Amino acid sequence: DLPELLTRTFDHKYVVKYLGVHNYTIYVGVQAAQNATQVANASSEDLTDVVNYTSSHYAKPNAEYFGKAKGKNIIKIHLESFQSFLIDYKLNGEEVTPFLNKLAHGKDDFTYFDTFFHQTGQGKTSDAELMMDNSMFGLPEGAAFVTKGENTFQSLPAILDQKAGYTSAVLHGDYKSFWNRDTIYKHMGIDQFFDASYYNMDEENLVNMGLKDKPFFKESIPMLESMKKPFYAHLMTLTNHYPFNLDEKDATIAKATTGDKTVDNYFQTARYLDESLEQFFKDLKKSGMYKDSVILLYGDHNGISENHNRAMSEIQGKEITPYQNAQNQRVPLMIRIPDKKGGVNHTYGGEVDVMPTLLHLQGIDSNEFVNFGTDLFSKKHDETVAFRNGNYVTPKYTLVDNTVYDTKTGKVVKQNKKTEAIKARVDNQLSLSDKVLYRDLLRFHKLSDFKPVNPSDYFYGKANKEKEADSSAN
Ligand code: GP9
Ligand code: MN
Repeated sequence: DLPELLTRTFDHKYVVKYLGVHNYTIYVGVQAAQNATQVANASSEDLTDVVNYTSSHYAKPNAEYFGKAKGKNIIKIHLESFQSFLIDYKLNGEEVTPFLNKLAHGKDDFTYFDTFFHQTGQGKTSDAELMMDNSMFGLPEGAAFVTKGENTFQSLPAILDQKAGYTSAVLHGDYKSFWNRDTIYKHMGIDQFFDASYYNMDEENLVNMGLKDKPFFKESIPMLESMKKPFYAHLMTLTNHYPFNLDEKDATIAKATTGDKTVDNYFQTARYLDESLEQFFKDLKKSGMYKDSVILLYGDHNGISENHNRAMSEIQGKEITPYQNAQNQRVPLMIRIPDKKGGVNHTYGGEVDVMPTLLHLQGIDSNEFVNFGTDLFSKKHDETVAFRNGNYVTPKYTLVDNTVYDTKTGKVVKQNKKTEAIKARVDNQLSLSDKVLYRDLLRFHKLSDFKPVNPSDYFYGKANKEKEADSSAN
């Protein structure tokens, strides 16, 4: 019934529940043996190729942005399953996400990257988190958050802590074991994890995978206020998640009418997310936290898969060709940097590019770290966006399963030396990133001014323990 249970391994508790404890023990044993050989055979020499690659791929900061957000709070907002086609989209003449549309058009000096793509694989949300905070890719199979959760990382929260005195937190209306977060966050140096046990999880507050976005944001304000400044806070929404159900009383736009339930529902939950953001921004302003913070919003991955191409062609008024499907992997990235002008930015980029961008805004050079992406504001930024399956998009070319398209027109173009060279670079980038994770190579990456994170320094949790136990038993 759950074909992806083992390959995605999204939560050990679920695997136990569906396989039974006996089979689970065997499964974990096989997995551990496979992992152990790769890790044991690795040596510091394996890191050489990786560092050679990342240092030659490094893009030096743009002086106009370097250090421009030094010491500012960073509020990063995860827009669950939110795709860029929703921006400015009108359903029956009505804007679906009026609030986000205003930000996309530069309100409050937000910069909107309209050619930014998600790069997730089977790890979905968790892959997005991994990429944004580590500038490395998820794995070709399964979720690195689960299978590599005890690796050594040199993650953004830990770097911000050690180099700039930041505290960090993740806020999310699901329980802490999902995607193995309660383990890997400690290895990433995340100070606090406000999971579902901190929120009011009464039945009327829940839909789809957990807490509704409006109560989530409301209750998050005092948690943010309690954090020591400067802070790096990551708030993760949840309502706009498959199957995109919404209680009637929360719906303020009619469903679409394609006859495909998933697609039809999607607009209602996207609208709900939009309204919850508007409310959150008001509350942030009221609390005084808005003005002087870096605020970053991003869509983690697509909400509508290729299984819904028929309905999507009705929605978008065009055929969903493989080229168009690649275009539909655009997710919004929006960033507000205090005292910087906003607007639309047409730079091509992906989730691995966010960490070096944020480091440079802090005035921390990304060069000494193993980053597979490059700073989006850098003049030397690499506009090649690698997808997890080896396809790619650049401003000129789009590769989907051996066919190359002109990115601007969607017309098929003949493969040529240039497109072959891009493909080779993409494959190399992905395989080096995989090597880091499979062999746990960052344990060999010694830096004079960065101490390895000690996971036992971190502890998450609070009351409502019984509720957590209940929810995983159900
Ligand atoms: C679960 C949430 C959703 O906590 O982050 O994960 P997804 O199903 O999108 O990977
Ligand atoms: Mn997700």
